[in-house]
Amino acid sequence: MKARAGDRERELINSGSTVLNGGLDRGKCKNLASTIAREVQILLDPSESDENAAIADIFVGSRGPSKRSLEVEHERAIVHLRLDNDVGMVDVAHPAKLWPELELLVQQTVRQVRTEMPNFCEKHHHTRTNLYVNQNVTETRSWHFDSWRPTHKVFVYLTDVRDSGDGPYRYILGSQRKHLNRMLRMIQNRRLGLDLRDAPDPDYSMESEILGPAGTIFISNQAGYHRGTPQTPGRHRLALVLRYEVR
Ligand SMILES: O=C(O)CCC(=O)C(=O)O
Repeated sequence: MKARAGDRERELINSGSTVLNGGLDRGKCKNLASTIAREVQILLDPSESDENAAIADIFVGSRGPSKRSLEVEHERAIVHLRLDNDVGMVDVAHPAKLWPELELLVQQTVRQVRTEMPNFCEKHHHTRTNLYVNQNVTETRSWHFDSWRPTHKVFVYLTDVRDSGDGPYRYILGSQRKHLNRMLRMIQNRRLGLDLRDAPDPDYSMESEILGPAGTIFISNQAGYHRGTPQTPGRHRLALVLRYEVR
């Protein structure tokens, strides 16, 4: 039986993540993803660095972009090749500056979220968009939550994510409500010198993996523990990520 809109809202509150009933056009997402995957390789090619610097701000490794440039409206896209936690992942901020066709997908996604999650949208709004390009990302950041600030992310897979090898998003269902657990974990992490937001040993019995065809839209409360799955070499996954914050 097809879930109703209210079911999605309830699931988000209870479990911390939910897959929307409606998605985007699979063929359009896949076509755009192939173009982007190819062009990202060119953008990161050191032999093309002068030409590339003219069209985007490019960062490699730990010297990443400033927080402010990610948050406010920016004239150019910011392309960051990660070499720390998610080795080889490319995080593009303001991606529609490079690929304007993404703007339509963002608008369709915002509309779908509004249709299926009206109560959520009364309290939260879309603030910025990133594009994650994972190609051969065989090491990813382990379980973590994002911040104490109430934040949700809406993900749209632009490629088919068929099995664990494609690098699906994972979530510990219900962990967004375990405030005490998170606090204790942080105290322990401080003693052990770990990142305060990490959770090396979450409750695996509540683990869920989000698979789906290109165009799948899901929403995640980032106060809960989550991670991307390390990919099987040769696989790629592209995802649009819309951040939603409290109005
Ligand atoms: O790429 C993924 O599947 C995980 C993303 C993630 O951990 C995040 O956006 O905080």
